[in-house]
Amino acid sequence: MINRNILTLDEFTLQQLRNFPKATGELSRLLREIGLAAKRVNVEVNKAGLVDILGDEGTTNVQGEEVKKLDVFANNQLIGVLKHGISCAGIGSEELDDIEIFDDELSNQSKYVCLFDPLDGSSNIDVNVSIGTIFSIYRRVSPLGTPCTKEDFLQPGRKQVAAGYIVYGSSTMLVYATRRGVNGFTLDPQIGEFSLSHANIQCPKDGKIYSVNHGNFFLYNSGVKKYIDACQKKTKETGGPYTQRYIGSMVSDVHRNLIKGGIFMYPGTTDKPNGKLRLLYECNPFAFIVEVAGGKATNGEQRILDIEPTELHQRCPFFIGSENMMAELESYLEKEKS
Ligand code: AHM
Ligand code: MG
Repeated sequence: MINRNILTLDEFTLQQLRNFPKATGELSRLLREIGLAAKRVNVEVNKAGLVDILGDEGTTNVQGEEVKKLDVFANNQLIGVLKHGISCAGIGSEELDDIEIFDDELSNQSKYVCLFDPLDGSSNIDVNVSIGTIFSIYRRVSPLGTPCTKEDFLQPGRKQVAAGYIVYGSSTMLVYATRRGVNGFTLDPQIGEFSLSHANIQCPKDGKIYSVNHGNFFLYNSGVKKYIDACQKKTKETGGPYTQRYIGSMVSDVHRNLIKGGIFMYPGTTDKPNGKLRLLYECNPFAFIVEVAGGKATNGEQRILDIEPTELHQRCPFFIGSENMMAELESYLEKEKS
């Protein structure tokens, strides 16, 4: 039986509209379209071990059909729903070198552009570990009625209207934030709908989990090394002991820390000073979500959401999590600077 006390994603976003009498409903539609793409990706992720979807692009499966890698499939699904919808003027994706401007009569009238990483943590697909989709939505700065432009995408993260992620895990969840709050919806497989399961998510101020790739330890700067060292030495008296958790799927790592309290770090290394993660569709959306939930996100020197982007695929060091853990990290980084 369906529990009628639980709102679906569509019902929830439509209810939110009541708070804004002048709202056009475009954002609700956009979220519904992303939810639809997520459901399609979810179906394929769940059977990834059964069908030959892990192979390389361009190979053929046993039915003689061309195999699409799952990340290409996810990318195509997102582009498909957003292009056919009427709320999005163009997209930027980790899978595409350049932005895709939809440039048709309806899309040119759309208020929003969307950036996404269609399948983050894709190296985990073939070993059955959680992966995710990350998205970021901006109101365009170019005039309505014209094709969108690169400037619409190169806005600082603080200008995001909404951001979210889907985690394909032990259950599939869609979490999204607007300035008004962060809410999580679990996919109910019986009715095929995302249903509100985590209302008004708040990131705990303290936590006991730190997430970092220890394999790179000797490539981090001394501030980061000293902080990691301090995490390992925490005792009951100093708020510990801490536990180290690193899945290698940022969506799952940050999702867990958002709910339980914790810190996630992908610092720069001596060989890659800007780290690995991409500002526009990996760091910015998570920084927005976690800040709305009461946490913090920086690149070690500056608030992530204040960085003025210059390139679609630029990378940046990334530190994100519970407010007090971030404050302690910052004190180590600061000490080592002077
Ligand atoms: P991807 O976009 O190629 O999947 O890479 C991003 C992922 C993150 O989800 C994860 O936190 C990180 O890469 C793990 O990288 P590493 O194996 O270097 O620790
Ligand atoms: Mg990624």
